[in-house]
Amino acid sequence: MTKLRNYPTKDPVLVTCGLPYASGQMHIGHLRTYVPADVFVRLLKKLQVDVTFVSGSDTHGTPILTISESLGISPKELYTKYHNHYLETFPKLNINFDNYGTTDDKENVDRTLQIVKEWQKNDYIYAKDLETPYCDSCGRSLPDRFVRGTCPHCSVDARGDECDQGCGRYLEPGEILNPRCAICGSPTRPVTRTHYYFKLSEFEGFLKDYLTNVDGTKNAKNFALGWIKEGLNDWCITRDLEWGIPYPGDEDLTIYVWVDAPIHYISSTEQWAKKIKKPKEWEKYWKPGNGRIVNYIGLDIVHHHCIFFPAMLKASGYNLASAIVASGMVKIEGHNFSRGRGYVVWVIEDYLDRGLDPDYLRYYIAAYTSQTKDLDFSWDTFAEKVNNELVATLGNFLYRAVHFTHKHFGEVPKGKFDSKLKKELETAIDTITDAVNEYELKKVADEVLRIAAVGNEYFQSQQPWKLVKEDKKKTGEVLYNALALSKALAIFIEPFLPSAAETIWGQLGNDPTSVHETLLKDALIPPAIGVKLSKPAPVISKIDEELLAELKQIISDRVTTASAAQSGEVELKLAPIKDTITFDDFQKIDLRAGKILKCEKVKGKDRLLKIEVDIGTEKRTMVTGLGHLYKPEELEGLTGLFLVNLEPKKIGGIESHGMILAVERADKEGAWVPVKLDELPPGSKAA
Ligand code: B3M
Ligand code: ZN
Repeated sequence: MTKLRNYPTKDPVLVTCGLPYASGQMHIGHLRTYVPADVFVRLLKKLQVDVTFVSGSDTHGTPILTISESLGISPKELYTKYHNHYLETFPKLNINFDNYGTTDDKENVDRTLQIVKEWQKNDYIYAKDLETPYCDSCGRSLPDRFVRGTCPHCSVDARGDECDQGCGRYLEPGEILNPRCAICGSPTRPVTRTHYYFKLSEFEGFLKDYLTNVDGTKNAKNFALGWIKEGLNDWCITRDLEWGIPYPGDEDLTIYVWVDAPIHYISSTEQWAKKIKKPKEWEKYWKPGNGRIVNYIGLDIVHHHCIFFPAMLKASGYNLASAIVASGMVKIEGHNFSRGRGYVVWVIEDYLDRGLDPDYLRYYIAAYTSQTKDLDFSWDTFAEKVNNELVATLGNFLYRAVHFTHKHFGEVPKGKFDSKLKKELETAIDTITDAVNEYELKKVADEVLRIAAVGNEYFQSQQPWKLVKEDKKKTGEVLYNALALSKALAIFIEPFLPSAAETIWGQLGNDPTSVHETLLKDALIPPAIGVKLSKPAPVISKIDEELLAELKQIISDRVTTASAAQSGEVELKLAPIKDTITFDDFQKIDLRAGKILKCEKVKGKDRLLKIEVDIGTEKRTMVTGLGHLYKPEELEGLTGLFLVNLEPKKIGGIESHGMILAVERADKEGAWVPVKLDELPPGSKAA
């Protein structure tokens, strides 16, 4: 029975990759998506599919602005620097996009405006007043990453746009609880302004059908189907921010970065079409028809690609992705990836600048584990995989086969293709094609290594080094088959190891770069008899012990430095001192010692505690936001410092009159400690 497969296909396929924010150096975490996507594209080409591969730099929104501000440069300066860095670095890893633009390019601005206007026309947008946090001390509105607070879903400290340390949910503007300014740490006050909403809730039924049928990895669609079950809210698509694409009709607002970022998949395809001088060619993917789109993304951006983006496309009449492939995240030496804690491997500094071959990293990333699982990167495993899998199995066979033939024949000797070996290659092509259909590259790599092992066994069992002394003709026949396997392996490894494939392809007497144009099925055609072989050399070399030790040391030093910084031994990142106030201003403040008589949780609010405080002159009720840090019994009996002439305010439904003073530890963000006064009688006055 023939299998129902999506690939190979006569339909053209567009592969897209999530756009990196152009705000920092490329690290191994980025490659978790780009390497598999590039390998997948090369495999599709080997299945004779017409494929186009696009991505670009994400240049808008608060992820860019918070960093450019902290560096004191313009957002454009920031993104230009890192966009160029990405443009230069991808090819060094043999990741070859057909187009790599930026979200700030004219094509993307135009396409975004066209799409938003289409939604306005189709009545998918409405205006609504929204309360968002404002920081008086910074003098501005605080969208997305400019604000931190408590996640309304899981109560963990979160970023304004995403619960980055807890449940991972996408957060709408105004949703975060207890907001504080992410830049200066000040509390915020709400301001009201008209914003624009996309009617996402109208797409629930459509999204459910779409996701049930979409191809790709299960992780992506299952998460998204779960969110739909909980019900979808409408989506605020504007921000009170000066950086971004102005919103048509209310130009003081900008369009939310997650609108124009995925639209770049379309405009990047348009840029490619212009480049190949067929300006309408992009339509074969994005206008309804038989073109297919495969989105490669990281697990952290499933919401945006499985909920927002399909609804966005549907609302403006564009073609939808036929597959969404979500990769697991990257761990470094067993720890969650974290720049701040030193668990990071930089692509240039730690890898390419040390002379390491990009092929090895590609192989590790694509072949280490299932696409959907977390990928644990460790230098020991890296060396093990290179030395044991690539060198000992694959490299060993290729070198023996070509070297021995070159030495005794100098060309492809006469022979007949062994039917058992041919069968092995047919099985391999079948298995590889299945794995491509499952988006599981590890299965492809395992099959390639199996063929290398078959080669080693064949060579070992035929013992050509003995045979050559007795029967040269028979030796030639054995080597003919060994070269047939070598040719097949060169084709099979090309998607993972494009440089090594070129080398072995050249040694077999071909134009090295033509290996990129070979098809999987070419692996069944043995090399032509009489073709001269080039001088062989090992195609893969071992990682030596000394280098390995150095690489491990780099990470361990980085982790030590980072943890020293966090524990205060090295310079701490302290909030800047605020503007000077007058003595008169100071005198307005009434600070008193107060004793907490009673403390209890505020129902339904994890962060809030209600306290009964003796301030000497009277007993006061106050509400503090320390509930996630202290149990009620830990605060009961404590004498601390209180601001007693602060205007009363309702917090968590309770009128709070006064405020306990606490200090945020400079070494641990979000850890607050009350200012304690131990022995003082309540009412004692600070001055
Ligand atoms: N720029 C990067 C991220 O959140 C973000 C992806 C955009 S894809 C359209 O991982
Ligand atoms: Zn959460």
